[in-house]
Amino acid sequence: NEQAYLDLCRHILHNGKDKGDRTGTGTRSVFGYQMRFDLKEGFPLLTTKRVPFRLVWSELLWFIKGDTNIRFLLENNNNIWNEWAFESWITSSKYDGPDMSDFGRRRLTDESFAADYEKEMDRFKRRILEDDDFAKEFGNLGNVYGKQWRAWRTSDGNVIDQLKEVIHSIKTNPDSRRHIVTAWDPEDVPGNMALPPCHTMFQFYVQNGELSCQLYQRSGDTFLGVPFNIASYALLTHLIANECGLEPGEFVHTLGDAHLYHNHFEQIEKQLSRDPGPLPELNIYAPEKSIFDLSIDDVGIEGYHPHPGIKAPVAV
Ligand code: THF
Repeated sequence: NEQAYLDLCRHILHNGKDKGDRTGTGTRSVFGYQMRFDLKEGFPLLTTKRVPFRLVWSELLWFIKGDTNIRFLLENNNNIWNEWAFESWITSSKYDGPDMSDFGRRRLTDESFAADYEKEMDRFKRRILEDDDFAKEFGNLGNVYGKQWRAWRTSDGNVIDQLKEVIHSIKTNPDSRRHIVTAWDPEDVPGNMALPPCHTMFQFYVQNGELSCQLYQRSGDTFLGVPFNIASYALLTHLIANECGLEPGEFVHTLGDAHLYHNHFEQIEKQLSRDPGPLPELNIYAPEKSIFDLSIDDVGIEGYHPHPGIKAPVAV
């Protein structure tokens, strides 16, 4: 199970081609790859490094609630989307601090800049948490996942709740080949979102009482993002299966540009030198609750004994 991920990492290292990218970091990449995770064999949270499940779950809950403002994430001590909101703050005319342009790269090489950046980021986070108007203006990431899943805008001015509709279609017409949720809106991509969606679309499949899910991910940061993405969609599959009275089947993860950033090579080598252990189990503590009423404490994992986490800088 976890082996599928480790194989992908080795495949990119050995067969990938070096390629430039938007963030200027440099990557090694392959195009087109597929992994399968049988959810009956355990919950696919990597054991060769600690993946913070709490962050995976609070991010997914944020999507499910249709929220696009990082305030909810910050309230849950989840900092994984901060940089993209911070970017809109420091490039706005209201920004009143020191020059933060190109912070993603400068914080890696310039120590005194990194200290200023930390200070500005802390100030930003505090304002998002304490100042409602500020949060409304600068905490919102635009039409990212939560918006597209729960309130897709139609040309006649209505909205479509894709998540509700896909659950309804799984329940009422399980054999359908149209159980699809899409996050990629070509109208929004050029400027209405902090970052065009990496998880472009997903599809469900019902067979023999089991619910499977396949994700098409256009771009995968294989060291930092992909372990999160696997756990996130595995969790979503469990939650929707529970909602529909089905057992979880497989999660099929299809990637477009699957890459390792050059500044993650050392970390991935370290991870590949470790042996995977048994996978943990997912527990839904409130199985009778609707997916739309869940709160943070209703889901957890048990039996998770991973190797230690491995730090790496995220490319912005
Ligand atoms: N941009 C890039 N370059 N990579 C991504 O994975 C990514 N995402 C989201 C949006 N843009 C992206 C953000 N998701 C971490 C994990 C997921 C992220 C962003 C960052 C991360 O740094 N994880 C650390 C732990 C962080 C912590 O403890 O706060 C880790 O070690 O796993 C892909 O969805």
